[in-house]
Amino acid sequence: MTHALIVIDVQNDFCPGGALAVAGGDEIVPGINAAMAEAAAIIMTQDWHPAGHSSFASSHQGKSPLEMIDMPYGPQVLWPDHCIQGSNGAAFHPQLETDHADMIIRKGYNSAIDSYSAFFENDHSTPTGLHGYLQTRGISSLIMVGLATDFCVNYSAVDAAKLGYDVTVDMALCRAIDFDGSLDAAKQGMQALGVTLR
Ligand code: VGL
Ligand code: ZN
Repeated sequence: MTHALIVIDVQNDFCPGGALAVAGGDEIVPGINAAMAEAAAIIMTQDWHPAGHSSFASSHQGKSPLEMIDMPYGPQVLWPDHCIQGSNGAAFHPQLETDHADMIIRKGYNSAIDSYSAFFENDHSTPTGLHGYLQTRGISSLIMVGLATDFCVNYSAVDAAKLGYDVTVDMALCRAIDFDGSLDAAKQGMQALGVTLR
């Protein structure tokens, strides 16, 4: 029991009925609550966008969700408006036991840059501060769960592996958006970096 459980974006907008609903997103909540008992530290992330965020299709004339655009930091998928700061959609799923969280890290608050990863914004260089927090606490082993497998979980796991953490993604406690082969690509990318998928 030396690992941190990293609970990624288990928020209303990523659950059925939400603005960017992931199929079965709510099914993982009881299992995540149970997994908290095994963790030495519990960290939760919260996607936290200002209105008019640059990752929203509605911010780009003539664009629809799931189309791509080129941002200064590279290609970016456009999304429906979601996880707007302070909204009910941005709130954690009501059954998620957030009282157990040691730290909650918010990301995506910079209007000009999306932020899938718990460690870096999508420019791959602006840190969220999580690495410093984990280092200070002496934690080097991470189990990741949450939403969505192929975006925020994937980016977080890849960045963690690159930073030298021992990373496991508990696939039973994740759900994917899975469009255009994104889930298969994510699995391959994670495994190539030594992330354990279990
Ligand atoms: C996410 C798309 C946009 C995620 C967040 O949590 O996987 N996906 N914002
Ligand atoms: Zn987002």
